[in-house]
Formats: sequence, structure tokens, C-alpha cells
Amino acid sequence: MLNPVIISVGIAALAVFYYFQNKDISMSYKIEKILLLSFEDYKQNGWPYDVYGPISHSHRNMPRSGQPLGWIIVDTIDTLMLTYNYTQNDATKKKLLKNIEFIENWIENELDYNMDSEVNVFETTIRMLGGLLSGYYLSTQVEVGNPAVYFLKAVDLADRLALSFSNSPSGIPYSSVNLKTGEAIKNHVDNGASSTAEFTTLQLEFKYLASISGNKTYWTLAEQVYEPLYKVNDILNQYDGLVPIYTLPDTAQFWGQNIRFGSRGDSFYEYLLKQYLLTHEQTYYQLYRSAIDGMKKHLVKRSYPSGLTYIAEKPYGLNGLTSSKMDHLVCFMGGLLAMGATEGYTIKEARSMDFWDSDREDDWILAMQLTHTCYQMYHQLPAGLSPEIVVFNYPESERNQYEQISDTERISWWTSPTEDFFVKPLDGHNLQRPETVESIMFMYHLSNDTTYREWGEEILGNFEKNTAVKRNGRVEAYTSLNDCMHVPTSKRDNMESFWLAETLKYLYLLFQDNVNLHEIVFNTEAHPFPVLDKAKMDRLNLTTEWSLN
Ligand code: DMJ
Repeated sequence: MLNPVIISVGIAALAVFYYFQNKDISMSYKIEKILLLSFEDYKQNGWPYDVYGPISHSHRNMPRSGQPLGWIIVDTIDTLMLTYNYTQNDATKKKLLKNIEFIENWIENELDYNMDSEVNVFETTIRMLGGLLSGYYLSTQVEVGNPAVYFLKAVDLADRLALSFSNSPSGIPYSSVNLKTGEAIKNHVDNGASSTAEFTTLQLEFKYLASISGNKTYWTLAEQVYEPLYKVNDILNQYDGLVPIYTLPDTAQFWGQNIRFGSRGDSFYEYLLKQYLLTHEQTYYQLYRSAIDGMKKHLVKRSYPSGLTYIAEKPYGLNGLTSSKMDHLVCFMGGLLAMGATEGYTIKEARSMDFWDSDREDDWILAMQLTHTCYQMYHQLPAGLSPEIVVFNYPESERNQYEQISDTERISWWTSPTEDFFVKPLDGHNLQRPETVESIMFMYHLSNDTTYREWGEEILGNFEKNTAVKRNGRVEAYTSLNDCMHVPTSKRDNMESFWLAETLKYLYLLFQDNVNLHEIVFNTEAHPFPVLDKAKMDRLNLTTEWSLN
């Protein structure tokens, strides 16, 4: 006879299981609706322009030629494909299919990169080349889309972007290129210096393209930036693996000493690890390791009074004063550290693997702490959404180590309820950025800890409540905010392409169950590429072509 206690425990467990399963399905459905609403509003009122204001329906293109680059369109295609693959709702699937076909037709027949305009090489690579390449990859996987459309357009664009490397004596590309004439153009300000994160965030895209096209030149070009950069500046000895945010492309020398994981520094670190994850080249794990060790030594700090962990800045070099400012952009680091520690396996699996060591254990703990801090940057704000930049509080006894915050200045800053951080009046805006939900998505799948889904649900709810554009009481779109410190929120008339490419994609993936993080690598704009096949790399002779010795 069955024991009645066992039967009731079994029923209770089943009820809990169904509750959570249904909850995740309803979260998925909610995100699908937000995605379709955001995209279809753009399609109706902003198509095919690069910049779109969902409040006024204003729109414009970025290049001076006036032609569209496909900024929002190409950035969005793979989010639609992924959602098409996962959705369990037939009506949603049909709508997604219609939109995917509409976009694909436009890319094939209208999008023309032969435009007499100067574009930023980094932004165009991560968003447009990245979007086309993941469109190619997913259309070979999910039974929707024609891979040839994406592949041919990707090759055409990459060949134009590759000309940015042509004038530079050091091998580091200039920051812009004219897509028609091929003229490589230096940054017009900052003494012509390129952002260090920009020319070190092309490698995933160019290496993946080399592997699918069989053309090794893409690989060689993208990789050639590292040897001069590391050797000319002696990064491992002089900078403990860290890098200032500007580099002069002609000489490969750093320009200035400002070191940070926020804007212009961020994805330098991201692509060291992600190259290793994509290609398994050991050199890049070693460079990543030295950067993370340098970060722990010089930049990881705790706030006062609660001890929130954050990554500080060194605006005057490693021996100068510390700035306790942190950009929201830095919030990708929780997910990156977690992926670096586990290589995409769950923490339980990773801890029993040969590669596991005390550095990785320490990286994992830091990943949890940083993700918690970034969640607090949402949770403590009146709008429940993070501002662009926060400044962390430090104890009076450590004042001499930090750039000083004067008491008179501080009076005009917003103070968080726990007093751990402040927001300056001009830094309170929210641009629908992805970095925190990106880390939350990685942490959930690598730990299976449902707390991360709860945080994601809270953040999504706040986007819904506080960024919705309403007309006659009906939600028509979602937009950026002028500030997160006051509710009702003051809206800013711009929808960023990464709202569709990244923020909604990462939120959606947070609530899916089959996300295999050791078979794909997301580029810095959340476009997924498959881990490269070793045998194919050997066949095409795709290997690391430099060393530090
Ligand atoms: C995106 O374009 C990319 O994630 C980039 O690496 C950093 N900034 C934005 C999103 O915030």
C-alpha cells in the first residue's frame, strides 16, 4: 500500500513544479508580446530608419548619405528567430514568421552597403556584421530564414569594414571607414586615438566569418592588433593585464592612463574571454586571466556601509587615486566572470572538471556579488530601473584613496536608501541597456538558482510599468528615460536597437529551459555564434598567429 504521506508530498511537489512551469511560460508570453509590440510599432512608424523615437514617431538615418544601415532591423532579426524557435504559442509564431520574412526580404533587396558614408567600424561590426552572422547561423538551425541572404550580405559588409586596417602602420585599424571609397579615417577627436575596446571587439565576428567563408584573411586582420598592443605597452608587466581606454593606432601606444571596465574599456576584456570560448585558443584565456587578476588587485572594491562589491576606475593610472564611479555598462562582468569560471557548464558540473581551480572559484563568487550589486542598482531606484552611472560611497577612513566627493557636491546627488551609492543629476537616465539582465540570464542558467528569475521578473515589470509609451491609455511602445529617480518617469524619445537585440533577448532566454551555454558564444551585442569546430579550424589553418615570447 502506498504511504499517504508520500502521496501528499508527491502531489505538493507536482503542484510546485506546475506552478513554476506555468509561471515561466507566462513570462515568456509576456516578453513575446513586448517584443512584437516594440518591433511592430517601429515597423509601422519608423521603418527602415536607423534611429527611431517612439513618442513622436520621428526617424532618421545615421550615415550622411541618407541611406539606412539597417541599424534596428539587422540588430533585431536573430531575436525574432530565437523567439520563433522557442515560442509555444501558434499565433505568436505566425506573427514572428511574417516579420522575419519581411526583414529578410528587405535585407536581400533593399539594404545596400555601397554608401558614400563614414561609419564607426566597431559599432557597425558588432551590430550589423554580428546581426547578419547570427542571422546566418540561426537560419541554419531553426528552420526559418535563408542562410545565403545573411552570408552574402555579411561578406559584402566585412570586405568594406576590413579596409579600416589598410592605412595603419601598426596594424591597428582606424576608428571609421567610408563604406564606398574604403577610406580609413581616424577618430576626429582625442588626438586621433581609437578606443581600446573598439579595435579589440571585432575578433569574434571576423573569426567566425573566416570559419564559414574559408577566407583566413578575416582571421589574420582581426588578430593582428594584439601583438603591437601588448608588446609596445608591455601590458602584462606595466599594467597588470589592464588597459587604458585610448590607443594611438599608428604607433599602438596608449594615449592617457584612464583605466576602467566601463565605456571604451569594457569589451576589450569581454573579447579576450569570448575568443577563448569560441575557438579554444589558450593564449586568450591567459590574457583574460591576467586582466582579471589585475582587476581584482586594483579595482574591486566594497561600498560603505553595506559592502556591495563593485569595479572602480583608475583615471590617473594604476598608481593614482581611485574613482568609485561605475557605469551600468560594467554590469556585464557578472555574467562574463561566471562564463570564464564554468566555460558554460553549470557550476555543479564545472566544479568537478579538470580545469576547476581556486581562481575560478573566486571568479564565480565575484560574479555572484557583482550581479547582486547591479540588481541593487535597479531595486533601490524609485523607477526600479538603473541609471547610466552610479558613484559608490566609501568610508571616511579611506577618503585619501579616492577622488574626493565634496559634501556640497553630494547634496545635489540622489542617495540610495541604503546610502551605498549616489546618482549625479546628469547620470540618472536609462537607455534600456542589457548588461544587468545579461548577467542575470547567465547566472540563472549556470546556477539554476531561481532568485535570478525573480530579479529578472522584477526588472521586466519595471520596464513595463515605467518605460511604456501610452496613447489613449493603450501601450504602443517602450522607450528610454530621462531619469530613474522620479516616478512617474519622464520619457526620452528614443528606442535603442539593443532593446530588441539584447535586453529583450536576454530576458527571454532567462525564462527558457534549454539554453546550452557551452555550445554558443554571444558577441557583445548579444548575437549568438556557434563554438568553432576544432577539425574545421585545423583544416582551414585557423590558429593563433602570435605569441608574447
Ligand atoms: C551595446 O551596443 C553593446 O553591448 C556594447 O558592447 C556596449 N553597449 C551597448 C549596450 O549597452
